[in-house]
Amino acid sequence: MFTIFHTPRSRSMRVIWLCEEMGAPYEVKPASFFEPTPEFLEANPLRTIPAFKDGDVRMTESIAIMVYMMEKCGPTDLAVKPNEPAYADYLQYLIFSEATAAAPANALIAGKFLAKDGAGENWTSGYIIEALSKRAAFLEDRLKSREFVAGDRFTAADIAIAYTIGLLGFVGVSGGEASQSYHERMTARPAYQRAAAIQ
Ligand SMILES: N[C@@H](CCC(=O)N[C@@H](CS)C(=O)NCC(=O)O)C(=O)O
Repeated sequence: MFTIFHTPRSRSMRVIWLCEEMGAPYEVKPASFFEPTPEFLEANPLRTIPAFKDGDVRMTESIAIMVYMMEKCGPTDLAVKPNEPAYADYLQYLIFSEATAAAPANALIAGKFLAKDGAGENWTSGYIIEALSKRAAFLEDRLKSREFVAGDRFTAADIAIAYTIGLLGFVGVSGGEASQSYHERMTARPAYQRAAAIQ
């Protein structure tokens, strides 16, 4: 049984959505980085969401957790295998979703909600918005001619990227119509809907 420390709409959504797609057994523990429980702190002293436990295993990176779960519960078609033509694209977009496209948004979100008296709006926040807009445009270009971000079936890369497109929308960055329609298609999946209903 996997344990997932979760805050609604946070990156733990990627992990829960994947469990729902795979039918993997999991339990959810509500978590807050502002008021961490001792159990959450034990799983993740960094206090970031998600945190993940599987027996003695502790993990804190959403994409790494997804790869771990697919290896543990697979084989699954949600992972693209090295002998498939889409393998490189799959890896590229799985990692891109967080490392390049989502990570810079954290400073912006913190500035928006935590900085006092507009102090979060400065040269750096402008730079981050510009950088995120480039990432969104890159994805928009990719998604104009594709049903899925990598290969010709739904994979974990779609979970990772669809979450990121939602996060970019949350900070006011939109790639355009193709990204929007892709996001609507992906989040209409019953597994996403079940994950999104969890508080
Ligand atoms: N790279 C990590 C990022 C985790 C992360 O930044 N999560 C956000 C919530 S979605 C968070 O905990 N932010 C608080 C912080 O950065 O201290 C992942 O993909 O899981």
